[in-house]
Amino acid sequence: MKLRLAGQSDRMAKTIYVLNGPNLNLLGRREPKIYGRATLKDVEVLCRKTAAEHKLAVEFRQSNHEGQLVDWIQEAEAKKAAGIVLNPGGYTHTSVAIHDAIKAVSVPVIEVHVSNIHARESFRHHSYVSPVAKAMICGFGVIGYALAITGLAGTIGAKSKR
Ligand code: CA2
Repeated sequence: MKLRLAGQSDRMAKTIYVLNGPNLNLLGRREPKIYGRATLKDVEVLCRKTAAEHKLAVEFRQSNHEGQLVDWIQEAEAKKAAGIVLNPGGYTHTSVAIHDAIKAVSVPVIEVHVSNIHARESFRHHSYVSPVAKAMICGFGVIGYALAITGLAGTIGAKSKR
């Protein structure tokens, strides 16, 4: 029993949660000038490929609900995930609950935005997530997800396949 638990914990230590907030299920289908043409499925494939290059696994999820994102952040902590890549969508600019959830966990969180939020409307300039995130990437399109995984892999010392 003890051995099995240790094995499970080892496996989760090499898992990165990639969490996507509200409306990101629409990626690639609307507003391509802002968000590009890649769909969320394309983003998932990119994340799995990038993570695999560092021998990391990915738990990829999207929700339109704030509490669900909070639950997943807590789950990542409980399962001893190696890190979280989080695009909080519109909750970036409103959510004290997501801020508090990140503050309460020890898992490193990388905040990602497809668009450059600072080059857009002023209400997007403030993030409740940035002060509690390890790092923030914005404006690189969906490549930002790959950059976040690579950055996380570097900080947790994951072995590259190359
Ligand atoms: O640039 C980002 O990744 C954002 O997190 C995307 C959020 C937005 O509220 C943030 O300010 C910046 C919006 C996600 C909605 O995505 C859509 C994609 C296609 C069409 C409509 C919405």
